[in-house]
Amino acid sequence: MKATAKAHTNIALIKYWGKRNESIILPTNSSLSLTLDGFYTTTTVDFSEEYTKDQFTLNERPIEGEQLRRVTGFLDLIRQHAGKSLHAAVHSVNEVPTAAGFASSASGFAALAAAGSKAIGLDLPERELSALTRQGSGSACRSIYGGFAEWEMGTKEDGSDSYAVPIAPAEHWDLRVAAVVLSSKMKKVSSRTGMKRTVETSPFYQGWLDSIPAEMNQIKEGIKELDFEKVGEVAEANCLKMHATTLGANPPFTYWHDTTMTVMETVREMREKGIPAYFTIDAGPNVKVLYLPENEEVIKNTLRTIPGVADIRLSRPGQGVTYL
Ligand code: FM0
Repeated sequence: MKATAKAHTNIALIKYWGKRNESIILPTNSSLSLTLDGFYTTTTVDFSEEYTKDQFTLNERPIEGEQLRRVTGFLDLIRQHAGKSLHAAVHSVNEVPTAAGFASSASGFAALAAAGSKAIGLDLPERELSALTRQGSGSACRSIYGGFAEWEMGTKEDGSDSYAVPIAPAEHWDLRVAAVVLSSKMKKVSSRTGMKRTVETSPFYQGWLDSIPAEMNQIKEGIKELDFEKVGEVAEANCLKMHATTLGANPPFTYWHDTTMTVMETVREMREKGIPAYFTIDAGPNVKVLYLPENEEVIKNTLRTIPGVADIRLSRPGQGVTYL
């Protein structure tokens, strides 16, 4: 009972930042992302009576410890769903350079959920596959779809209405993303730890929540109308608000590095010169720059000259989960 699936990572334009239920991963706000073609994971899951325990290899290296436990825990959900108790061999290959500052958990859990559920004989509609994927890593539930996807937070306690839905396919709009990779590394507060601390201690957290519904409406309008300025402005403002919550947390923290701020400033300067570009930043120091195809050269060349920038990785809108 074997299946292989490929899933791409995504970049949130309206961020998921906070959980109302940590065990089945239910968010405190809806989020919206663009799936990217440049970064993906391909995963094969093989359920068999021959296996006495789950095995997991990542880029052909056997994985033990916490990473294996997270995979096994997720396979348990699939087994429960299917009413079967078979163990599995899982082989994943990541085309998500960790250095690019993209969490591989989004493409990783989307590929694992798709391959695992197919291998065990479940034929899940996309929403159910998304809700299953969500329980591996929240942001991964959006990677089921290509292009723009919204994770509707839902209100039910069992999470059955918390899944992603497609907003517009990759072909709708060739919106591009440059991942600006910084050369210096900072001590990392994981997104899981960071969002938990913020929810529990930051007095700015309520302000974050209050601002989401209007931003969500605006960005969806912008996507529909192909209005780059509208989408960029909302995405940038949403990112700044998310990062502002971390400064109010106890203990306070920030994901920004000095070069992070230089890149943000450079993006603003490009805009002043008439080159449309906007930034967004996840739970790390690297910056993602949104731009349109006609400005690719100038964007790449400008970002490349910033001291402290190690690499620029360009991406187009990507496809949803596919089976190989
Ligand atoms: O992607 O604890 O999915 O919406 O990347 O595994 O559910 O790794 F900027 C932060 C991603 C959070 C925003 O969190 O957390 C976004 C973030 P998990 P994730």
